[in-house]
Amino acid sequence: MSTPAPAETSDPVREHTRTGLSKAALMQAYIDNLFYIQGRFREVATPHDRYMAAAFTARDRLLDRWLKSAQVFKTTHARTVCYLSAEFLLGPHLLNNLVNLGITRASREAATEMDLDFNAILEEEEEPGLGNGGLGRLAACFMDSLSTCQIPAIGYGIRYEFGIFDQAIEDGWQVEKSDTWLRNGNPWEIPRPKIRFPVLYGGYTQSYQDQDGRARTRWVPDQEIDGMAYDTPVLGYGVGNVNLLRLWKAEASQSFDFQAFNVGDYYGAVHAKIEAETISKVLYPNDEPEAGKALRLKQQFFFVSCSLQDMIRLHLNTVGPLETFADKFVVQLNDTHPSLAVAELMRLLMDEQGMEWEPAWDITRRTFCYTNHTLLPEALETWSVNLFERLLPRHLEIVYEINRRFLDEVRMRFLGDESRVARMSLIAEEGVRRVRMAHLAVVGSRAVNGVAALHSELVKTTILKDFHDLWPEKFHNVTNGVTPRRFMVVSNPRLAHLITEVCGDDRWIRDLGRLRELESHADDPEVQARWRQVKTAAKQDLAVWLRQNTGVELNPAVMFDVLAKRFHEYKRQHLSILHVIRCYQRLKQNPGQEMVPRAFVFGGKAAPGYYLAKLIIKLINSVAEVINHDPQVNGSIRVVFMPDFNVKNGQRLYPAADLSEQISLAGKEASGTGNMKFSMNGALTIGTLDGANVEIREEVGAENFFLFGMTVDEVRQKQSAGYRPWDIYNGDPELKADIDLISSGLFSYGDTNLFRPLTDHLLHQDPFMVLADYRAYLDCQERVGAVWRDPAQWDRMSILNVARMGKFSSDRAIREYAERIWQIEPLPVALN
Ligand code: C3B
Repeated sequence: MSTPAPAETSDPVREHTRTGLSKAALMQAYIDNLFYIQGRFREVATPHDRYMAAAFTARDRLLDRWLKSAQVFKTTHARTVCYLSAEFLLGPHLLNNLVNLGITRASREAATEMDLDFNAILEEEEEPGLGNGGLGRLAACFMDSLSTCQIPAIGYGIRYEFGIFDQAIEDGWQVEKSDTWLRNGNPWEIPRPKIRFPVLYGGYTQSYQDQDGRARTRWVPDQEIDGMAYDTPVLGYGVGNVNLLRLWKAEASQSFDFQAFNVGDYYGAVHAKIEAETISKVLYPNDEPEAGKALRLKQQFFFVSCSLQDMIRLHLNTVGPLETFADKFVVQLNDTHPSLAVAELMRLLMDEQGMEWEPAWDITRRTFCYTNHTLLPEALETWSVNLFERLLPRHLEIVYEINRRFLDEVRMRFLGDESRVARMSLIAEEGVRRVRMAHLAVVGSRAVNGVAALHSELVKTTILKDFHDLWPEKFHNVTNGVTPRRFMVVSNPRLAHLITEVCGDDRWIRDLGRLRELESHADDPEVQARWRQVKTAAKQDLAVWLRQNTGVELNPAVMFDVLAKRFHEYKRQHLSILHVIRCYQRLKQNPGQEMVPRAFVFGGKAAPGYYLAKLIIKLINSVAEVINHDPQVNGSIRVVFMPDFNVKNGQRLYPAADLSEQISLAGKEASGTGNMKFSMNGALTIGTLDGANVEIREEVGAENFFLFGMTVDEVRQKQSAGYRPWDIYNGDPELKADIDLISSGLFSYGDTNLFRPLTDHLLHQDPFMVLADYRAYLDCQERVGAVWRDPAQWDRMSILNVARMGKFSSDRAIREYAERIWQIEPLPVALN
């Protein structure tokens, strides 16, 4: 399949091996890179050599544009967005870069001419999984859109040596395997040994007087390590703009004289080096904060400190005095993980640059903006004051001083309201004293945003209500988006091709609102037939992959009902498996019963320490085992768990879904972004009024969305009235039969205890109200089945879903940030 692409230029003047875009130039470049970089003849090249040569061929073409971008940004002193994120879940680079360069077709043809298997080369790429889920992938989508929207930007993060674990399924259980993405080298990054900064930890602080007699503070740390930069160019689609993703690797300090420090102690010296490198060794595989993990706090400070020192260096080198720092840079904090930046910028400006508190605070507060991604109380990050003080004594002093001044302001505004003061304090005083990172981020930022309309409202009325009372003007909403390059053009070339044909051109790739053009074709039988062919082909591809990787055979003619995301109780994968069990029981009791045949496809990782989430994975696999081996039903329903759901596998899954499950309890999912990816690929959504589902439904039309379940208000009412799942269980014979079937041991070789922690939890606590929404969900699934029986209706709805997804492009999200939050204008870099 050829991919729609921006005009493929082949200007003979530019036909240089390293920059030319024609098929001939690409072939020559590939051969050169294979020989001069990989040191291989074509005859003996391994698949990995071929991938590396192809990757270097693409990279050369990025560097050409990167250089030009850097020159433009430097000479114009461009205002720059710095996106600070502990996670960037990038996914494979090669095809994405070919698409953005506009050379997919030429590359494919070049490969064919050299007798190379283009798809096999793409498959060789090991993806950088430097993130857990939605938050990390959002950062990656934003990097793509920042470049495409021509906003000068630097993404700053950590170059984890081990990214998110690879998930294997053994005996139905999730097993974590370490991710060794760097073992064969990473052709996309450029190491910068000279861009390194010291990062300090521990020790104590001292007061002293400077030459002018001013009282100052000196931090005497007891550990110093280095952060070294690794740069990855990020090209926009069809533009000359290349932004930078700069990830920091921890190394033993070069300036801190650890040899002298460890005189005669060779082992000690090596040990210090290993300890330093531990800091960027591994991504914490948890969506939620790591309670009390000193290494996690060290990681956060590590990348924040390196990034701010880098910005200060850039500013001093290009613009000049630090008074204008906030005009040059706007720093977006992706969740609270980088919120130490507030205290670290204060320290750098005061202790290192000699500024006084007031001007330093003024700069700090004008520099930062903070995005909140969750309302879950357990996900709100805090650090014990003890740990904080042990690792960052100077920063604790600064936090205390920020807090003192801030609480004075609160007291002035709300006279006598000491309980409000306690609620808003940066320090939680009850029990073990803790630093509240979200409060630090809000106080230190000039803008705070949620990630979907509903979520942003709830931020203002619940977790940050007191702050909203104080500073209503600080609060914004920017609904998330995803990049249509990766999640349509790269992952679903057949659909992209069809859309381009129906719309008349491929401008929709950069301007997703243009998909509206599809609306007038939604009832066209010919378009519908082709639409269906495209979907079926994607389902066939997925079925082949699943057969090869799990042994389960799926029939591409049946409905593919897909639930893929991180495993978490609030996302309610267990609600979906209850529906599967219901279908099974109905078929068993009524073998003749008419039921729309379905393949239930699940995917997602669970945090390694999250017992219940892992038990739900086991349950899904156990149900799959029984159903798939039961000849009485396996012609109608099948269940398969796709192992190792990551960006690459997501790209296989989104195009193949007919039905997208977005069934979190209302009020719990901040936004969701998988919901957008599925819908953009023509899946219909069954979902609750949660996160961005609300806006997706608004856009596509209520009649094209399968809605069920309680609203946020109904959830609240039910909870305050005293929620009793046990009564629901006893009042609904089908629900009771489904849970009882799990308890009976049918799915666990007779072991009636295996799933008890899960069933007991549902019956007696059910914090995410699975039982309360069970009946509504089942009824809604019936409606889904009824529509499926009418293919013309289904196709129409599918086409309309895609047609109306324009809002959910991350380009739109980035433009909103640029205008409303960052006050930054696009700066185009010419293509040649
Ligand atoms: C996620 C939220 O759970 C999603 O609803 C949201 O779409 C994305 O962030 C992006 O905004 N999230 C996450 O992946 N990790 C966290 N620690 C917090 C939120």
